[in-house]
Amino acid sequence: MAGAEPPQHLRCPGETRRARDAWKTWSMRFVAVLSLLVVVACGTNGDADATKVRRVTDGGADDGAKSRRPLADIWGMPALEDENPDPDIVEVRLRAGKARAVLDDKEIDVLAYNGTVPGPVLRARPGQRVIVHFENALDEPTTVHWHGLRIPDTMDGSPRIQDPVPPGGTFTYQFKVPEAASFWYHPHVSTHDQLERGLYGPIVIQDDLDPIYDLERFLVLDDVTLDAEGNIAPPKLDGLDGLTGRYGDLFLTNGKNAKTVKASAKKGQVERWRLVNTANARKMRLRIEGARWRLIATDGGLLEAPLEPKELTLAVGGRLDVEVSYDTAGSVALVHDDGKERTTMFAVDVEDGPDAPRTIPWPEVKPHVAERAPKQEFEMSFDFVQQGASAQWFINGESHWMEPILTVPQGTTMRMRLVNAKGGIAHPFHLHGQFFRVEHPDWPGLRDTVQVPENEPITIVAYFDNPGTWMAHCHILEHAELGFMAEIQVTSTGAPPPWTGPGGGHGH
Ligand SMILES: [Cu+2]
Repeated sequence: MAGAEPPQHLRCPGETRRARDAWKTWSMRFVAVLSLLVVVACGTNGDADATKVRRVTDGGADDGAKSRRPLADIWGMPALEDENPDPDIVEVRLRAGKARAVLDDKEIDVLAYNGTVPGPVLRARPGQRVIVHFENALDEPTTVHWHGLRIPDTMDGSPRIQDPVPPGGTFTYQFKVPEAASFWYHPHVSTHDQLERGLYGPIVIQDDLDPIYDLERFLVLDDVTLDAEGNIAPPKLDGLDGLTGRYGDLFLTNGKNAKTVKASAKKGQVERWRLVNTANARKMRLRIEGARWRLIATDGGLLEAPLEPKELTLAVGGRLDVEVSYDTAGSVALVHDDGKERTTMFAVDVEDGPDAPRTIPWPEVKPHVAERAPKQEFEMSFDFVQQGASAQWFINGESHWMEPILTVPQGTTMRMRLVNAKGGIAHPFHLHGQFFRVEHPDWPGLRDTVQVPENEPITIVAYFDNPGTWMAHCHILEHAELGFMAEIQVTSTGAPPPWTGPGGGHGH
């Protein structure tokens, strides 16, 4: 792929001026927020929040064309360190291995990227080339899948395309970042086991269009099943786990017991929370209590206009970003409430202060994929059979499709009817390498994952713009393991995908 792309500085004739304009806008905003940052930094009693507010030193102003807004620090999370001084390259090291983690004051065995659960956040900008020197220190093969990123299929971590990295082996993932949004990374080999045991990490792609917040948090929501020793229970594909997927008995936020994950903030603060559901099977039904909030982004990036839903449905694998404004002092909670149980996933203690939250002006957002009318239709129906203690899952009558269920030329816009008529279980359907829109008011914005309810077909309009061979599967990890897995081939027309060609690549 490297050979097909012109050097970054030749890519867009308008880039220099645009970047300079962006810098000017940023400079003005910077002055405007500086006083606020001082308030925030001084007002949080020196806890982790205060030091993580915003790094204002990198980026530099020496050359207008190169100056960019600094990447936002993500609250409480280590970031993968960019070892390459070239501003167009982000070069990092990622190692999957066994580790020990502290859960409720007890050390347990986990699998971890760079020793932490979740793994460190990968931060980059659209148009940058990301190079990940990956090392497999597990005693089993693995790959890394960059969930949601529209990158070449050879870098997507699909074990059907990339030979899994053997124990002790290495692989260099390289791709150009297409667009800004919240994504995440995880293995795609024995996923129901490796991911459950701790292999997952957040990705933040930020561009100059992203509104500036006082603080950004990435809340990685999970549930796990523990065994008698307090370790993550071994994987199971039979019994209830094979049927419904594994529902954990302990909720985690950012790798900790969710009930213990707390932060402090100050009245008047406005934050961006990026939410991802990394559970094996559990759909999260979320709302925020005690603060004003709105939905600002989905899997595929910023919404054209923020929305104010009463609650959020976060499918396994999906991301939703919310803006949270602290109007009053007191307790704020992110709550998962599915009607049967209610769990606090994250809590903020908001101190009193003199300021009211500022209004975040909404930028003019051009979606990463413009709406297009579908010209073709395709139906995928989901089914299962019980086999003794286990279950097998099917898409259109076949388990583990080994040849493409569908082959379309690049640029195809297709309405896909997803039918789930049997089994009493909703499925988070995930399409690799592409975005789609859901023809349902509860699912605004661009998506790569949608919850397909039972007995109520849902239609999506998929934009097959990224050539390659792509997995399409249920993100209930046990279902995928038990056959709920197909492949869609997008044949190249020879044209580069719109976000990588000359004049493209900015994602807007
Ligand atoms: Cu499923």
